[in-house]
Amino acid sequence: MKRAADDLGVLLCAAPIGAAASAAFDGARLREDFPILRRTVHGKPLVYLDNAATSQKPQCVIDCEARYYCELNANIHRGVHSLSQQATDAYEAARDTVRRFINAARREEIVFVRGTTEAINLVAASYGQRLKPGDEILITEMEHHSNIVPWQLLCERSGAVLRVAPIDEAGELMLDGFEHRLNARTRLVAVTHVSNALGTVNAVKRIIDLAHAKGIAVLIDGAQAAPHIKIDVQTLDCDFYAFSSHKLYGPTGVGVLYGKAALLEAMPPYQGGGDMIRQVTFAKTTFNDLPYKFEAGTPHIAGVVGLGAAIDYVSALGLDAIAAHEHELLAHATEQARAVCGLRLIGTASDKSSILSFVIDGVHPHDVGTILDDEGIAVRTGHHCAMPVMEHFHIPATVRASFALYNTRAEVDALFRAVRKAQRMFVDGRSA
Ligand code: 7TS
Repeated sequence: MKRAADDLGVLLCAAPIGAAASAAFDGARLREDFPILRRTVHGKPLVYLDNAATSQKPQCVIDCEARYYCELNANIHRGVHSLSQQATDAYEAARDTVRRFINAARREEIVFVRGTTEAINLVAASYGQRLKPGDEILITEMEHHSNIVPWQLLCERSGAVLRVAPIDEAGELMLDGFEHRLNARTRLVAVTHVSNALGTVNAVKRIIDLAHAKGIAVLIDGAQAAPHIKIDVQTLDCDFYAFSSHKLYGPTGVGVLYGKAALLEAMPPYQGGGDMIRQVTFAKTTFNDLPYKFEAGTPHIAGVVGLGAAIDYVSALGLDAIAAHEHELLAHATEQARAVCGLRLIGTASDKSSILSFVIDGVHPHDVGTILDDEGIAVRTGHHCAMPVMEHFHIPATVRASFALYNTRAEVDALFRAVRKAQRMFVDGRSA
């Protein structure tokens, strides 16, 4: 008997989700769900504060992927044999999970890709084919390179022009400047929901409404939002929304492009190959229905199934509870940062997600990162693939601590003990 997709999801992901099932949010207890947090680095307990780069994975996600390979592994959408059908059911069940997670109207609007980067490249390559010389694409000064370079490449191909809306000294988008740049030539707006370098949460609903008032389509880069903010693509009314599994406690190499069905329907395929076709002859090929038209070749099946498990895990906790915990950590960290003499916060927007970027007078961010690593503390240092943001603040790099559901106040305290140690070593010339 053919197993229903939902049963299969349960079969694959039936692992107890540990503390996630408990009612009260307890960041310290949730740590037990994440095996990597038990390890040490340089003999010290790992303090993982590089979650904006990638998050750690709960045991249920790891188990779900392993169980997929142990029990179901087969190629999807192509076999009459049971394994292929069950693998297909598990893969398609994950699509339903994603649909519910972002409240898309239809499952056909969920396209699995490799990550946010590929999602944006897909839109640039496919939707972008309608752009003509002189058309404009509007982005902001705070974009990740993934939401800059694909548009630059498209501009080179099409003769379109890339325009950039400015940010202010707090790292907030200047909405007047944004609105001012929307005009009759603008064909697409592409904006990040949350800045990975600053933590700024953009007023995306307002941005979308402004663009739609002029009939302009909007893509939202949700890479840094999906793990922290409840997303409802129907309420937002965005045309495209992109995010990555690996920042959402899921596997690497998987991501999601949401697109409104009517837009996706009208777009040409991104890549050609197996599974995306209906019929192939040497004379003419016709393409598959949505979303398969955009999923050429064998996808990362286990990764997609693992993403489904990650979303189940996050949903059991509730994004509101996760966000409240992370905001508390951010507030605590911001207070500690303000107490460090010579430390400058980069990104002081009134609405911020759980990212704290800073520089310290007289100490290069990479040196801070090295001292922190000696203490077992993982942060990212550098330009965070947002070089124009660094240029705006006239700095080469920042130290960035980014928080997730499993981080604790004690870890924030450890971070600032180590920051002060770095300052003593490099500024005062004292060792520890
Ligand atoms: N957009 C934003 C806002 C991002 O933060 C990132 C990754 C991407 C797009 C690209 O996502 P990917 O999964 O396709 O690589 N940001 C980071 C970061 O801040 N540190 O490492 C990767």
